Amino acid sequence: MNMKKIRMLTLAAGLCTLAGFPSALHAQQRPNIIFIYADDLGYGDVSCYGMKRIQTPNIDRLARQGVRFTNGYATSATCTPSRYGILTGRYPWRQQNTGIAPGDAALIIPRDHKTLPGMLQDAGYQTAVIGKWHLGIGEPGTTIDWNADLKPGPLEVGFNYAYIMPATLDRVPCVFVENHRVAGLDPADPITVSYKHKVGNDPTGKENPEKLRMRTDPRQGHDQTIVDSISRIGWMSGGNSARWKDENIAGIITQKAIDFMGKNKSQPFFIYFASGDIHVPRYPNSQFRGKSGMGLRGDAILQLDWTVGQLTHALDSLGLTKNTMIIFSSDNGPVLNDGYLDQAAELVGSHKPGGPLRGGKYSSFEAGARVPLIVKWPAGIAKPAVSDALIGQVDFFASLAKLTGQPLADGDAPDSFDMLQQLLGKSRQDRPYLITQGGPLSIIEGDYKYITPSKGARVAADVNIELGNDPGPQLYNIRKDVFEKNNLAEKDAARANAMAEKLKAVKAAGSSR
Ligand code: NG6
Ligand code: CA
Repeated sequence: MNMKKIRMLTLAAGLCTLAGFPSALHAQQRPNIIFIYADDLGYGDVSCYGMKRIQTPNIDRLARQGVRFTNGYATSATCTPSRYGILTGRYPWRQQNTGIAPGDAALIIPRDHKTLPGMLQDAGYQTAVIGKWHLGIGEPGTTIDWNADLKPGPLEVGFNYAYIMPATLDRVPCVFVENHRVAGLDPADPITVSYKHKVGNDPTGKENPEKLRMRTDPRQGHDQTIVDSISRIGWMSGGNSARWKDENIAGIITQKAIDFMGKNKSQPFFIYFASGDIHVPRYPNSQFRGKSGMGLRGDAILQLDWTVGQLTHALDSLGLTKNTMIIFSSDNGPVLNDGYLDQAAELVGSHKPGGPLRGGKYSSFEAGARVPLIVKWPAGIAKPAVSDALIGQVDFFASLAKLTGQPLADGDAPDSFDMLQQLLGKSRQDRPYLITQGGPLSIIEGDYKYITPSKGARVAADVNIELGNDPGPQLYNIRKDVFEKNNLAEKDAARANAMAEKLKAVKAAGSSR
């Protein structure tokens, strides 16, 4: 090796050390990470988890080439808390206001501890959030002005780039936010938003149902401002040039993710890609509408699968497939009628969105939080596998910190366990226990799940989902009694009590570690 080469190598190693990398070699090996997060996709909603009516070949390919988990859990049975759990490594019920965020919520991710994307930034990653945010924007106690800088938001909690739908597809404002600004906003047509009263003159679903392309369920609201012929939760006016067209959302955010990969192809990147599919209102692109034979919900599953295909294809084209880890999962379980009468319930036929599991979105039963979870990384996962290890999305933080050599300080990711070996298919050891959140909290340990007593309704009538509420304790052997039929709480009171105590202790400790 000549002197010049040696000097260059030394310089490269020096730069890496400055940036906090242990070595140049290590820097090269760190994989890109793309987390593809589906919305409201049930445990049984893709063909590699048993869906028969339609095929999801691109998602299935991830499973065939990676590790497919059968006991993988979202933190909660709704969106905001599950997303909070992933990004903070902390159970959301430790903090107030982590339920389903209203469309005008302030940022709920605390800034006094490291976040998952912040930790990856420290590891030298370029980080992006693309897609659904639903974790609030702005300082608590202030009213957000959608025409000004929108912060604090994703850029203040560890993302270098953001292209987001601020809340849900069914909440105003129906616009994309790029970094700190509403994308494509004409300053001459400012946005006003209210969740209290009507603003502006846009028609609403309540007053002008004839203008809708999809009727709403009168029990569930969603009948306020009409955007793109669909009425939403909340009122907005203005921002016409910035309003999205529902059928273009998947294509737009997929392209943004592909652009980000291209721009960052020579350094490690992390993309938190949060698809809007298959949350309501479901209005996928015309290339998918009418294609599933199951109505718009099935069509949206096809669109989600297409999205996965586009992202993986882009990685292939960029030569990045081998060293990119793709994690695919869902934020909570399935729901058919979540406010819009889009025929999901009528056309579901024999398909079971929760697969063999009981309940659905919002529920403490298994279909609430047990979701598809697949990890694929050609350079790091040599042997494809199906794993029954108990694992939570809350564990991504500590596991990816381990992968990238980042230490966790006290208080960072307090409920995240290092499950890297399980994610890579090298171990099938269960997490010691996992707490999940429907309405009341549950604790899963080994074969058993304990659900804390709750006086809430047994069935949510509007969405027609069994919530898993019971005024008494519930204990199920969820491995043998997958559908949670036989409550063992009386027969095996000692176990039920021990699990209840464990749950209380974890709550009181403020941390799992
Ligand atoms: C509920 C909405 C539902 C959906 C959900 C959030 C009503 C009656 N229902 O409050 O339509 O928006 O919130 O879903 O308003 S989640 O997947 O983002 O958690
Ligand atoms: Ca959701």
